Amino acid sequence: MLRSWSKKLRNLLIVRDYRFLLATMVLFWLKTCIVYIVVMQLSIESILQAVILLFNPLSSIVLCFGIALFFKRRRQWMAILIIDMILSFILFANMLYERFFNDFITIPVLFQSNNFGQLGDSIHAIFHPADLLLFADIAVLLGVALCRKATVIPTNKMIRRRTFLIGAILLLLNLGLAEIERPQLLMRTFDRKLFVKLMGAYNYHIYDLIQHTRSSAQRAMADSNDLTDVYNYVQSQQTEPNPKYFGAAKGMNVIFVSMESLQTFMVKEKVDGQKVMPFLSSLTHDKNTLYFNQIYHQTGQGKTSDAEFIIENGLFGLPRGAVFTQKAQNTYQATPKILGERGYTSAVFHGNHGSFWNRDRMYDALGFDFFFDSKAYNTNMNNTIGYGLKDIPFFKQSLPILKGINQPFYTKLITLSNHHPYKIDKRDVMIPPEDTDDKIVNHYFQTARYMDQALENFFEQLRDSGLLKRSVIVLYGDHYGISDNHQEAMSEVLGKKVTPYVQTKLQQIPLFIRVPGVEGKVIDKVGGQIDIRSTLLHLLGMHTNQYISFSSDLLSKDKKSLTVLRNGRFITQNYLYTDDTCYDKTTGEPTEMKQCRPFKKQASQILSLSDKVVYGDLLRFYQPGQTSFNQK
Ligand code: GP9
Ligand code: MN
Repeated sequence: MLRSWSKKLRNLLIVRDYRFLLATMVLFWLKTCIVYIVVMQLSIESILQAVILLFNPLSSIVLCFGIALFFKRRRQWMAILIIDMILSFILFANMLYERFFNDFITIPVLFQSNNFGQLGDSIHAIFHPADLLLFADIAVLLGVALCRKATVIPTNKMIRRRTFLIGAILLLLNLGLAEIERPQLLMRTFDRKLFVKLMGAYNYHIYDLIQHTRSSAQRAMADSNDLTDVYNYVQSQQTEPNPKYFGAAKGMNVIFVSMESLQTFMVKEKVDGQKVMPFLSSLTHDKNTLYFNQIYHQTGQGKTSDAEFIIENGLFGLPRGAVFTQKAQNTYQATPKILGERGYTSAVFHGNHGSFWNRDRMYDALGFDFFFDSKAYNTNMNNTIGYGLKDIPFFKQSLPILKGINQPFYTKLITLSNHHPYKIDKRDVMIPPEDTDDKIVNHYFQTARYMDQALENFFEQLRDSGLLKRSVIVLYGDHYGISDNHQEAMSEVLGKKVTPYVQTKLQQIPLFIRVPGVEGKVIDKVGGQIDIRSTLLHLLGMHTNQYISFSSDLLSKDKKSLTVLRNGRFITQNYLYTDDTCYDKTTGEPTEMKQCRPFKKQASQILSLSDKVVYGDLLRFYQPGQTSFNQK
């Protein structure tokens, strides 16, 4: 059996007629791998990643070169070389683009003429003569073909069918390996670099094309009439700002800190008698800090980026995938843009590379003036972990840049050390791990302690620089840190069973708003990340009713409590709805569904209206203050 298979394979490979095609494919595979490793420097972190990296060009190579089998015998070699030329050019273009933008080309990028303008100016700097070697194999193969060394390939329906079957199997295998390395890669589309690393540069372009076609169609079908019901709903939910707080931070700087994976329960936790977050815990009774202890994250698959989107826009992220990666071409009326029109300078700071979550593109759409990503920082083996620069050096290196920004400014610093799987270097450990059977849960406490220290240092630096007394500081947890898969360990930590009710309550994230001159207190109103925008704008003395947003001021006396999570679960002052069950919050026990029913309808209405705005790119039809949307 084995012998007969090896004979078949030998026959296939030594058939002289296939040599030209096979040589082209092997050479193309080799140069793709060289570009991946040498030029694009796609880092390899495990053996599996190395295997995937070498494996991922194969499916596209078989499928693309397989097209040559449809050509007449005499034209096959030409078809093979033209396919080689096209694919090599795609590789070449990505290579140049990567050198300049540290990113991969997307279809919207092809239409962003200003990007190419920038690229055009620097083309001399990014093009190296050695890059032409990328086409050297084609020149050699052309010579071989012209010397008639390449004979025609015997082909028929069955050979074509088998070739495409092999291509499809290779693609499925690639998908399987990628799924093992990074679950839900296609759904979450974390990062173009990661996608290319796991699925390959050529599959990446096909995926990008599919994404683009899907979203363009939804956008194309929308018109300004679609805004009417959104506008009416948003207007019906307006609440009066609280005069005690309205304008209390007028003209001040704004500094947001996105606290990676931080859940509210951590603020008061102890390990071995030591507070896990002594600094944040002290802020809960700081004299100028409002601490909101009933706030829920509302993120979906876009995680950190969803939290950013929700907070900047007062709109929800998308039900599938990340809005940052799918809707960066939309029109938004985001806070940086609004404040930019009133003299604020805006900037984001983050110690990871800029293409992660498509931040580099999305921040332009949101109206940010500057984005300081990993390129702006001094990074080395010792000061980085996981996604990039550790929080302590991150804040330390950010401060001088922050001080140089024109005031008033609107800024956001995104932490990353407290990220799953909560790895920490020995020298950064400040408390012992938790003592459960679950390593992830145990280490979460240590990385959270490290982040707390980084925050404390940052506050000291702000105080020393004089910025603290001129700035509103908003600290928020971006999303959960411990997922539903760790219920057993969480039961141990909390000392109670993690029921669906408790699990939903665990989606609370801490929110601190420090305003110089405002008296600090703990506020236990139920709310979500979406409410941060109106709360802040009102503190800055700006009315919000002219904007299309689902944000509601947490400090307003008539703030409604209905808080909707991205998965349709919701929480009100008295009830919590999860897993198709209505819970009474006073007992934590299930109650009659009729108590939740009216909210359930409203919750799905809110989500679908928000999705309508984002999928339809409806804000392109809206000027703040406009009241009628019928098309002329
Ligand atoms: C990466 C960081 C983490 O830059 O923001 O993103 P997450 O995986 O938490 O969404
Ligand atoms: Mn995050």
